[in-house]
Amino acid sequence: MPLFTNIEDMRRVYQRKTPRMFYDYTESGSWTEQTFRENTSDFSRLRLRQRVAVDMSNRSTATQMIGEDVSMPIALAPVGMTGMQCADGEIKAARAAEAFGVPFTLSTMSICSIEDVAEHTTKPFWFQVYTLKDDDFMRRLFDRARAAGCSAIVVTVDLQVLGQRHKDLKNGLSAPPKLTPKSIANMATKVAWGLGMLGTKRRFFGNIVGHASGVTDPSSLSSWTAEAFDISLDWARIAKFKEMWGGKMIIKGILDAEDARMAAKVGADAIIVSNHGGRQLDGALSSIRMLPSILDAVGDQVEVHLDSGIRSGQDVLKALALGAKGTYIGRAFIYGLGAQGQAGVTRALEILHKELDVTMALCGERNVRDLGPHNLIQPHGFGDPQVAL
Ligand code: HOC
Repeated sequence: MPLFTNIEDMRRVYQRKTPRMFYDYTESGSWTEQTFRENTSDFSRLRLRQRVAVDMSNRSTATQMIGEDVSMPIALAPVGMTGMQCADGEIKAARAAEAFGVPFTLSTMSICSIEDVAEHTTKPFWFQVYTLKDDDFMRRLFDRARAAGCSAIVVTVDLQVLGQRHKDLKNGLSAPPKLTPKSIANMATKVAWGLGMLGTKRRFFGNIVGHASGVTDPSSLSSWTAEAFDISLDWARIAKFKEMWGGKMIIKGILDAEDARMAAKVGADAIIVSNHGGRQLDGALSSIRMLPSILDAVGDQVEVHLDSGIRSGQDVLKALALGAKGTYIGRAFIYGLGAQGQAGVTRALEILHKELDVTMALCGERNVRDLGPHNLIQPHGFGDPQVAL
């Protein structure tokens, strides 16, 4: 068993064990990948303020996200095709999150269905939806999520059109993946991954196949995905989703103060400052750099969360110190899942928790709720999108 002491250790093992097309799907951004890279590198521009001689006993990372108790403010982000990284990946990740006391978000584009995950977990999870054209299908997704006991929906608003990821195109990665002799040969070398896939009982793309109109089997998915996204989306439609769902709604994919104001206006319970992990608008600023201006605009009206770029507990601490009430990890848990299945997701959460807890102590903080700008040394202009750093 390898000793994983940080998230990067897991990424290396994940890369070795996973078919190339699924590893590349995780590890890519759109076009030049500038935004993808800056999502992580911008965290290192923020520096932490060390404090000493403060009583550091009885520390706590526990808090709340959208009114739900969490053992630390780190949720698992919705990640499409998680079940291709490891057989039954969504169920394994959800179980690890549940045991750790953090939220799990199931993607509509998951392999395991809402019902599969509900059957193997005992606590409510969150369900992510895209802004799809077909109202009847959206309504059915909400009904299924309600029946499964989901406690919030996460509406992804930054995917009306799909950003181009060169590696995915070259690898034939789409929904469903297009297999070529080369990709099949590569998969054949990933023995543990392949045995897991052969053993799974799940129906692939279980939220869509057999439920969306005209999608009777995975092969009919590609024509569906080409047509399904609502290119003419507006805020009135997003408000309608809240009404159709009737419960808590988190809007994901906000990267602009004006959009944040609109999201608050349509009744979001929280927004996620996110550029889709650098997978959509290449050239956009990183999430962490956009966070301060968005908090200035709506921080008193709606709970503000952040995703894109988090790879350590120090990153989490920086986002919270700037004012975010919660954070999300996508790639960081996928590395663990691909490296070691459910145990790997648990290990990723343990690593992040320890990093957050020890870094809090070194900053002179006992309680995660007390973090603030006083914990940071920020370069001039960090939170101003107009300033080039
Ligand atoms: C073919 C459509 O959120 C991602 C996902 C997008 C899934 C849509 C795929 O890969 O970022």
